[in-house]
Amino acid sequence: MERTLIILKPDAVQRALVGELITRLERRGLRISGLKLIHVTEALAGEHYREHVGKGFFPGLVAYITSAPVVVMAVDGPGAIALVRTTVGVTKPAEAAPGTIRADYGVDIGRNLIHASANAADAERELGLWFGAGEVIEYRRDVDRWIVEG
Ligand code: 3AN
Repeated sequence: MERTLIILKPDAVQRALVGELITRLERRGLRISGLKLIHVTEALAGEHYREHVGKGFFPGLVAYITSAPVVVMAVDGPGAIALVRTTVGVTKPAEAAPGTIRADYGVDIGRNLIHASANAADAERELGLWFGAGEVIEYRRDVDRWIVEG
């Protein structure tokens, strides 16, 4: 079982797509283990996107993610990190495969709706950054045995 971090970015919240996007993740079989609405500070944005500090798009990226509230989620599932990335689609909506969130809801890289951790190291770092102690809950659902064998 893996855990990954998802952010429904300000455009997703402003466009009232939160329910639809969470539904897609739930329908895939993923289990929500953390969920909250927050207004991101510049400090948190800078830490989250630290690999992009100094790039031309960095100021716009920070302005975007801090512009309005976001919904941040921890989700669990087998191979959840890669699995969520396939549901999200590649960074540029114009190049994302039909059926992915970024393709189905977006057109612009600067308004690509959703973030999902890229790999296990990023997931661990980002979950620690966005969720405090006690904010992520371990539990099982009765339906899990119909989603995952064994
Ligand atoms: P992803 O979110 O697909 O993992 P990253 O980590 O390369 O993509 O980039 C983080 C975010 O920075 C992207 N989601 C996008 O919002 C923004 N971004 C990345 N590259 C560019 C770019 N060339 N121009 C504008 N924004 C960008």
